[in-house]
Amino acid sequence: PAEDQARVAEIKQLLKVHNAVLVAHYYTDDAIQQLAEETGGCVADSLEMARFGARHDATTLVVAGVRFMGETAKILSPEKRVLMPTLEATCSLDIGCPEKAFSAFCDAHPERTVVVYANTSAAVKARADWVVTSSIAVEVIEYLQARGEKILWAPDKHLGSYIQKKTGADMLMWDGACIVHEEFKAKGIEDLKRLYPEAAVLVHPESPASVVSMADVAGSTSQLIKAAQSLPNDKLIVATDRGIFFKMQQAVPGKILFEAPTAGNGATCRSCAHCPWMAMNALDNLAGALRHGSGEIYIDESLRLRALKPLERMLSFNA
Ligand code: CIZ
Ligand code: SF4
Repeated sequence: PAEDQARVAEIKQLLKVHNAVLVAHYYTDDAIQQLAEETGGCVADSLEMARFGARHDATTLVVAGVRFMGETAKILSPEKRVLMPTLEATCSLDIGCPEKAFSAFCDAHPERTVVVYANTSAAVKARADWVVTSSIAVEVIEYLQARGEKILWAPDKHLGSYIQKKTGADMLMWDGACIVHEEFKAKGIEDLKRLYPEAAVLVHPESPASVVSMADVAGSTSQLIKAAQSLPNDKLIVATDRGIFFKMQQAVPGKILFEAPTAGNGATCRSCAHCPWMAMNALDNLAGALRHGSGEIYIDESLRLRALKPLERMLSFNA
């Protein structure tokens, strides 16, 4: 629509005026991902978003995604201004792992190495020895296990179980989940596979074990896009946020992508393969953030320094 075009033109202008770059997650709206691409920003998973933002020489980072992604950007780049279209965009994993309760859990198990998923608050990261994203989690846990370390893992129990199965590590698990991935149903995927037996199944390991067990490839968003390219199948059933279809379809223009079935009809499904918090990012509030400098992320300096340590460990792990 003409209105969107005007917004896009305005945002492009504002990005230049403010020496800003747009960093967008795969799960945001197509229009935002496209804008990030067209303006020299990046569309990526949370690990690559963090790396890109830290390296870029812009003085303002506009992070389209959810709160922890903006916080991670600020922790890594305190000298940059970090803006988000909305500070209301959170994550069920972050909500489900409040700092106080988490600290008490850690205190009760002092012998364990604390590894937290990137989808957590700065305060939870500050309590951790390691931060990992799903694209690097298996490697880091393998490394720690080889050193004989016992793990305390938080917050995603499904991702944790997946890693535990893959590595055999001793992992004590926090009880958290992603409301989007938790809705995928093995039964629905079986039904689709019956219709399209030649289709390959791609699953993000934030999904329940029953769904992961049906996967031809399980992995992070960036790993799933690579798998879409390398697999010979020309039909793919994809169990992750449907926002990924923008980049995945670009990567495999000739292939047919199916959304993996969720709980069923919209009435019973809380999220239906699209994260409600990612969906809060829109052209309007993105333009607003740049126009007014709203949605800025601030992090207390002593907290930032504590959260930085485990993040840097991750970033230098296989860099
Ligand atoms: O589900 C998420 O929020 C993911 C996949 C984040 C990430 O690591 O890119
Ligand atoms: Fe959090 Fe799930 Fe949304 Fe990702 S998709 S931000 S894990 S609620």
